[in-house]
Amino acid sequence: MSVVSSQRSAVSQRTAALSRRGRTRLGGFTLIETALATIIVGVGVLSIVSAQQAFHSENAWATNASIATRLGNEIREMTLNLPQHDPVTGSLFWGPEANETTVAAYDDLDDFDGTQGNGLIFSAALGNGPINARRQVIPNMAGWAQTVTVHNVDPFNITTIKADGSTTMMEVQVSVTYQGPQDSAPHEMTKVSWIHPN
Ligand SMILES: [Ca+2]
Ligand SMILES: [Ca+2]
Repeated sequence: MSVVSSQRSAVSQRTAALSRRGRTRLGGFTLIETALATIIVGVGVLSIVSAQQAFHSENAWATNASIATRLGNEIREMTLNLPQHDPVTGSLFWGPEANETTVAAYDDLDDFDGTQGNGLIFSAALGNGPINARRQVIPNMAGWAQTVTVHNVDPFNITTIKADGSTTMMEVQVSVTYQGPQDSAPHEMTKVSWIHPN
């Protein structure tokens, strides 16, 4: 074998060895890259799903908060122009008068504290609510309830509640609650109160 031929053979062997090594390395990197890509894509997808869930949750809460505000304001609008008490009995009789058996007949503010003087509940569960300012049951409001209470307050300190019929200033409170299909108990979504102007 000539010297040139021998050198060519050695170069050829080296090239073949490098080529084999290169192929092996290329295959290994490809596998690692694939695994990394899978992890990166997986983490990305999980992040997107998590973000979507958070968005939907916040969106649902915002929608419910808006509904609750509306339900509170419906009661406010309904009672705003009512006199405090029945024109005949005045503050001596608290609650709906004998002939006022439904909310449609309530014509003074103390009627809305109920026959027991501890408030009224208008709810989908009871089938009598929630109601709008025209005293109509709002349909398709499963889980929602308006709890209305009426009481007298001290005219010189409106945060102090007084006995029913004992002062000239009245406050109305509406607590709006919602119980979703997955909730074990109702949540208070909003609570509104106002001093009655009449
Ligand atoms: Ca009445
Ligand atoms: Ca009354």
